Amino acid sequence: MSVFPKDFLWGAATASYQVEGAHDADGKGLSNWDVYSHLPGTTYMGTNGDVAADHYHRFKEDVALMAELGMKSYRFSVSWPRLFPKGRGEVNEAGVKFYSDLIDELLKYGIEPMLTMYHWDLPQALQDEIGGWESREIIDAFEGYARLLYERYGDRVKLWATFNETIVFTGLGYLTGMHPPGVKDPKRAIQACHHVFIAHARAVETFRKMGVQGQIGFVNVLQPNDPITNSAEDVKACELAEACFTHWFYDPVLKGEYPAELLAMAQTALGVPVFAPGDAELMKNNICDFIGVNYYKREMIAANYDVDGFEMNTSGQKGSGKELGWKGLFKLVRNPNGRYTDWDWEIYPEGLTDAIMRINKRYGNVPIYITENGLGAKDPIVNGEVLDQPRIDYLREHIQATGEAIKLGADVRGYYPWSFIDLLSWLNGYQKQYGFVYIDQENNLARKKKLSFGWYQKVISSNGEE
Ligand code: BGP
Repeated sequence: MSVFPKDFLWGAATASYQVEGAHDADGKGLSNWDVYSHLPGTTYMGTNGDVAADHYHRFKEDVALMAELGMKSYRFSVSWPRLFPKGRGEVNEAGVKFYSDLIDELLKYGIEPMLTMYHWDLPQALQDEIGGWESREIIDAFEGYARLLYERYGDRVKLWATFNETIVFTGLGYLTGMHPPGVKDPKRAIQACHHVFIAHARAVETFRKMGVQGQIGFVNVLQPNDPITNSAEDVKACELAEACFTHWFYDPVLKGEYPAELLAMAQTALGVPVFAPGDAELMKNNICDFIGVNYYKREMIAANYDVDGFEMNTSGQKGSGKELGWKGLFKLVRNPNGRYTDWDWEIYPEGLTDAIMRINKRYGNVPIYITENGLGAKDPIVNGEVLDQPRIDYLREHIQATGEAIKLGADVRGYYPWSFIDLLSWLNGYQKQYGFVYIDQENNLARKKKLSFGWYQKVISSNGEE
């Protein structure tokens, strides 16, 4: 008997900027990524999402492949500037129609759409005109965007996520400067992040006021942290890392407040986040229906007296990753006994069981969807076949780890590998592949099923027993 419930949602995920292409088609406005990826030195070898997998023009072919795979659900994101070219104001009906057609096509095959409202592609106009996430004005703009989504798709979409991985777009966008808008300032990062939580709470409030029939949640990355040694200083550094990486991002949406100790630390040291009247109540009153967890790796933590900076391996040259961290607080270090990908991400399936159970313990038995999990690799092609056996091994172990958490009592309702199809990796280009479907860049972006496609088909048809 399978440990997975019989209505378990076996899915796969993508995101608009990474898969759609058609960056200026049919009235779409430019996003922050359309602009940023064209600036020198921002992405791996200058790659961008102008064309990507051209899913915008080929979604019917792609959805047919999803149906062939047996997918029960598809997690995708909407490009805000495709709907509102300027972020607010005039609606681009051609953009609205694209997602409406996509949703209809999914439902035709009985595939449940899971819609993410914001997977990092901000209308550039909002960056230019108001300063993006640093401005409180963005909260109204986001609410207007959410309202349009509910009005147009609320009759058909039942699973909604407001934001994807706030830690990444605010952390890399405002703290390490590796994502747009390329700022390096902890104070600005924390305040931008606060506006995201408030925008989320407002979108949840509006969802409920409008009576949309469905569930609304938030998607976070979860990298469980473990101390590299049992020394008191490493353990302490690890606790701080977990509070910063996990509790700061989960507590506001599952408890409706920031972790008190860390909030006091940030406000004392930096004077942020600044609350406007009503913010605290809004957070408190708009807890999520579910949480989406993106899991790829664990991070080992050590006390930090030397490293100050963030330089990631974006080339796929194994071992080229450096230690990352904030001096005086903590650093992320390599596990000498760990298995690693070519991008120096630790492969640690037990961490997924652990991550789920940490959520269960802190927030109660909240419904959980594993909204991303996957292996980024340069897949080998042998006699024209894409033999991605390492991906199969990775996913198999992580599916088992998900099953373990279900056995322990967690309410896990779905599993969405990243990614359905090969697509753009933000900083690592097209060479870092995750998909069940390969895109032939030399042959008009023709789709080709990888070895993992047939394997995942069996996982789904056997409800995880493969
Ligand atoms: C997550 C993002 C995805 C995706 C994935 C893989 O953080 O939500 O959009 O990109 O990570 O990351 P990468 O492409 O950097 O390997």
